[in-house]
Amino acid sequence: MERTFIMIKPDGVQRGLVGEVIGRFEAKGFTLVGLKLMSVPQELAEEHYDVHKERPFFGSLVEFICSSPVVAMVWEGDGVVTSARKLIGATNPLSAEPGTIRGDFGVSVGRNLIHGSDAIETAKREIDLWFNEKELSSWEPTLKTWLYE
Ligand code: DAT
Ligand code: MG
Repeated sequence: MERTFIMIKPDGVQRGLVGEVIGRFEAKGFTLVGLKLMSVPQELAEEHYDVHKERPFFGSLVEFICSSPVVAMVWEGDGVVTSARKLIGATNPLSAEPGTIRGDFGVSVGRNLIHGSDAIETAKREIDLWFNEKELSSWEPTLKTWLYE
């Protein structure tokens, strides 16, 4: 089953939106298989955002991610990578549609609340980077027959 890496960034945690965000993924019908609150070491933030290392915002982005705890998660379900990106909304919260997490709760790109993997391969890389195998639990939701035909 497909998995994706989701991180509630420091602004989402500080603003008390952890429950709101988790609730949206649960209500959609995805399955939580990994969850931890953590302070992010600089090396991990740099590795996570390695693709952006030449961008002018890289330094401030890494500094921000390390500035206060984040909630790191792995969610599972058919099509979860693409669907999670839709639940999250556009990178700039001012452009993100109402109904998305960024569209409903954010006003600036540097405080866009949440990260979600952008492709299946990226998700694999990010899950390996943030979680040990032991920290992930595979379980069969009792609701499954009511979510999938
Ligand atoms: P996304 O998080 O939607 O995948 P991204 O991978 O392009 O977006 O960028 C990663 C993060 O970097 C993004 O969530 C917020 C920050 N960021 C992106 N573009 C930025 C910009 N122009 N100015 C400041 N921060 C930016
Ligand atoms: Mg990205």
